[in-house]
Amino acid sequence: MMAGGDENWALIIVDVQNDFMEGGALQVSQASTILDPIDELLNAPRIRLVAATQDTHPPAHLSFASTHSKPPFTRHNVPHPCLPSEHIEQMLWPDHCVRGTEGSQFHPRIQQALKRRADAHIIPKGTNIKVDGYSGFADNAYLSFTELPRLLFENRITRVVVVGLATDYCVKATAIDAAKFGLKPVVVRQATRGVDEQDSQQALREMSQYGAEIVHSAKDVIAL
Ligand code: VGL
Ligand code: ZN
Repeated sequence: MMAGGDENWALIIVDVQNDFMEGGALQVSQASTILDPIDELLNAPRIRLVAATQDTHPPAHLSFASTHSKPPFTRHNVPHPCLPSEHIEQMLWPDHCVRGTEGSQFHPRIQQALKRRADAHIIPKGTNIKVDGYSGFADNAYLSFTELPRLLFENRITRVVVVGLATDYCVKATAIDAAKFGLKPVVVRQATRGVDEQDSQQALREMSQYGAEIVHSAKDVIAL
């Protein structure tokens, strides 16, 4: 077991963007309750790097219900982006986080925090019109990776704290990919909220099956 002092920790803040906050296009209930715990984590001395993922879709993205003239929050089979004979199941969402819009911007408190830190990095994702991208590391079909794996590798990061929105989609995918990279993810329950409460409980179980450590509060991280 590596001693805490030998580890380099990063904080991955997933999709804390206006469209996911209360009143946004794809609002997550009680989303703003995560802001104080995230601030606490931003002040934790062992965090050496901050990566904020930003869901950034082109108009008429494949994940938008409007693109398929279907109702949002239903599942739909869409063609695999490079195997046209195969289909993947896609949850259809209201239009959200369209690049360049106010809704795609970070919550102002997160924006401020990122501006203040020299070690903060913004990671756009979901940019390919033909495939959704839940994870901060890659699109859902693993066609291409974001800047995040290289950034963490170059900075010799050994452990990541994963927080943000939404527990049952992008936080889950990001924590599981982090585990696949051997990055020992820690997920902070008070710093994440989900689209669906039951799915979020299930997501936390799946993340822990992949080796993620689930803790309650920012204080639990500071005590690790
Ligand atoms: C997300 C649905 C669609 C998320 C992003 O950030 O969890 N969920 N796009
Ligand atoms: Zn999205």
